[in-house]
Amino acid sequence: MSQLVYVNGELVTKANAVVSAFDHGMLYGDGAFEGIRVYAGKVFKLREHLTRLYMSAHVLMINLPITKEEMEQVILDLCRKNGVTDGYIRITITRGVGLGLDPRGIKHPTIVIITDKLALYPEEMYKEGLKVVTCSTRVTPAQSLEPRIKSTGKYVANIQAKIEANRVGAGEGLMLNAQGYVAEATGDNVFLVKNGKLVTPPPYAGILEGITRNTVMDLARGLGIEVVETLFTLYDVYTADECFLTGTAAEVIPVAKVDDRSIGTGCPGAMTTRLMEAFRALTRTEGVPF
Ligand code: PXG
Repeated sequence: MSQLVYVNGELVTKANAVVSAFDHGMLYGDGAFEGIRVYAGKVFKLREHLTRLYMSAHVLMINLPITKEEMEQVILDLCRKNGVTDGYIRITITRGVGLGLDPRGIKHPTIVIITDKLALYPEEMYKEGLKVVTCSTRVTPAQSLEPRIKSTGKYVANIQAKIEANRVGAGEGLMLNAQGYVAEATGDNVFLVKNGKLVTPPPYAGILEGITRNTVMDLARGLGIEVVETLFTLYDVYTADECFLTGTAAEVIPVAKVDDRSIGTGCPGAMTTRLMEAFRALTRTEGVPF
């Protein structure tokens, strides 16, 4: 079946899924996006992703021409037409067409919705844990660009950090904030296990408030695990009992080593394994069918 793409209200083939060379997303990275997973014919955390997208648009003052409810129907219809069972939905919005950075004349946002496949990390990495390195590229401070907005422009820094991680063959790159506190990985949030508690940086550390992060925090609390949102440094990472990352692409993935220091035993720990299993179980039951 040919893959259809939603572009500004129309369903077009992949070859015809094009936007203007004058688009503000193309010219300035002036937009936002969401990446969502589909498991067994159900869209996982669709409403949470759309809420975050519409909050990003609101803060960026990009006035979307369709409501959240209408976009939900567009997405479900696209998944149905594209015969998605397990896959990935990529929504990109931009301010629209206009040359020159002044946004005042730009009235028609661009909306593109793609469905595709999205691989997990290789299965052995979930069994053995990832090797992670700290990157020199810091997360953009909120004074410059609020990291809670999933803006396309912010990812220039994350891609630079990912290049650093790739250069040394690491599975992911850890990013600090301007003050040197641990923020997040290039495409995932970070968790530690310390003395039986789950520890993760607060939003003001300069992170994206990940949907997977929130889901894992809820699962942990449901299992009677205390969750603490606090600032911490690399010292706390190196001396943690366990460490794992969360994200739509990676789900919950254990971290074995950070900057060549073994974390805990160097193998996925008990709490990580428990949360990894609880998360996978949830993806099999929850979601919006289409
Ligand atoms: N931090 C950053 C910087 C991210 O980019 C997360 C945390 C985890 O958030 P979620 O809501 O996914 O739990 C992300 C997620 C893509 C793509 O298209 C990027 C993400 C997720 C899915 C696809 O590259 N980023």
